[in-house]
Amino acid sequence: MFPWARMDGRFAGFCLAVMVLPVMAGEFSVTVTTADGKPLPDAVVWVSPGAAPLSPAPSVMDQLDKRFKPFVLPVQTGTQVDFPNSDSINHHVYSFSPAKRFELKLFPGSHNAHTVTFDKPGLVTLGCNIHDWMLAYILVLPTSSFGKTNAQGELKLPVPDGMVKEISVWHPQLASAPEPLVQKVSGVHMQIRLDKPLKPDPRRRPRGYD
Ligand SMILES: [Cu+2]
Repeated sequence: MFPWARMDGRFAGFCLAVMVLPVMAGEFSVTVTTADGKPLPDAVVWVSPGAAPLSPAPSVMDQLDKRFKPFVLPVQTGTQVDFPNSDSINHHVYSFSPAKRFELKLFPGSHNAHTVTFDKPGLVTLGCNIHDWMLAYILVLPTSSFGKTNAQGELKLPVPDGMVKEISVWHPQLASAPEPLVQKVSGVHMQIRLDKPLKPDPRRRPRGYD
């Protein structure tokens, strides 16, 4: 477990350390599935040793239909994240996470009005003071070799020269602790099938909203 992985009471997650993979410079692909074999989107995957940090491009955490968009946002340390508001109502975004504490009052239609720089690695849990159920995570990583699985649970990562020694996976619905979870490896593709059921989706919505 990374020391920062339990910094926030609303967070439960895990990391798994896997193995030495003989990966040449190029592309590394990962598929993550749940214990019952369903693709797991929104899993953050990073490898180490990873590529050196790059000058990170700005990223965006939008508010749309009274939700954060995206639910999970991995960024490299030092990334500036814009917090627009694409709704026609106010939002009041906050984080109490040690990796970044802040609050932003977002008026309707505000775009590029608020930017936060995430300058420390760690997990940042976002909430909204007005809409209790709004919840999202920004995972700040000290590498540029990371990504997030798509709807098919897939991810491709560019990897640096040499050996990839470790792969880590994080998802907000993964609970328990990090047994090394070693799945079939062939070449530069790795399939990770979780061995425990997921926790319920932590995003709550008022009854009848969806
Ligand atoms: Cu809100």
